[in-house]
Amino acid sequence: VFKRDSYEHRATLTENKCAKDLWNLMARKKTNLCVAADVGTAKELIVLADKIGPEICILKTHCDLYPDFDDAFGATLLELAAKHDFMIFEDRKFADIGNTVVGQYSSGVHKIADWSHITNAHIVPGAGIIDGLKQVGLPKGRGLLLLAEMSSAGTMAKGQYTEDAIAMAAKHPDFVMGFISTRPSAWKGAWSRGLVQMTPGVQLGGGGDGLGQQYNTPDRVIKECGSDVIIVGRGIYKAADPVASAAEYRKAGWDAYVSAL
Ligand code: 5FU
Repeated sequence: VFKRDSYEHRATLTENKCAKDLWNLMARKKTNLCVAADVGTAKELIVLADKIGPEICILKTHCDLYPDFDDAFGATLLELAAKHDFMIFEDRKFADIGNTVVGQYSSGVHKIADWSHITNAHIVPGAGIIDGLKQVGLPKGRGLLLLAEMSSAGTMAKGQYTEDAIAMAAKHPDFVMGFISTRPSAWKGAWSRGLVQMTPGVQLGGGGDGLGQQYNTPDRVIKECGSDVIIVGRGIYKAADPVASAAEYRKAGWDAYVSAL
């Protein structure tokens, strides 16, 4: 078991507003479950978010998946986030030069910075991508996750690449709030405990999906891999009863956290 400090304590170790809000939210609501709501339409997403809202700390979106995305999307999600006490994470995976991501984050069809508390970026372009996103996001109190590792088979995000992500995060403690990671317990480089570790590729049955996704159980992800937030998609929204399934994942994730303290 990878031993951790409480979420309450870790809230005191970050300089990023979003990370502080998230640590405190998780502690108060007693959930470390993020749902990846990769459903077919924005309409279905809103219905799902209202139903599972009480179980989650974060609702993760892919806004370019929904054919009915419109200008009301962000405001509706923010209302649900306030109603149920969760945060919004647009999993945009920005990957361009600083100047381009400024426009992609603030403008375009989706105007992500206006409604998403959290977003993420690949570090492949170098640190300029963080500077660009920060110009837009920091004044709005947003937080950025760096993709230090991925859950998919054959990922290139490993070894020195992961170490470079750790170093880049350390240079931007005001804006970088954490990482997408799969096994931070095995990282060699030192990282601030104020940073949040979020892990996708989580399903109670383990296994994979035939397209490269690799699943670990919530218990293993929290206790062995050293993660703080479990990200669950199909395990919940494809279940016969998504609300019951979300409750089950929430309990598994929380029990694992408590036993890792
Ligand atoms: F950064 C990553 C990653 O490394 N793996 C992922 O699976 C992000 N994801 C996302 O998590 C992916 O885009 C889905 O939105 C979600 C996993 O969904 P699943 O249905 O639980 O496999």
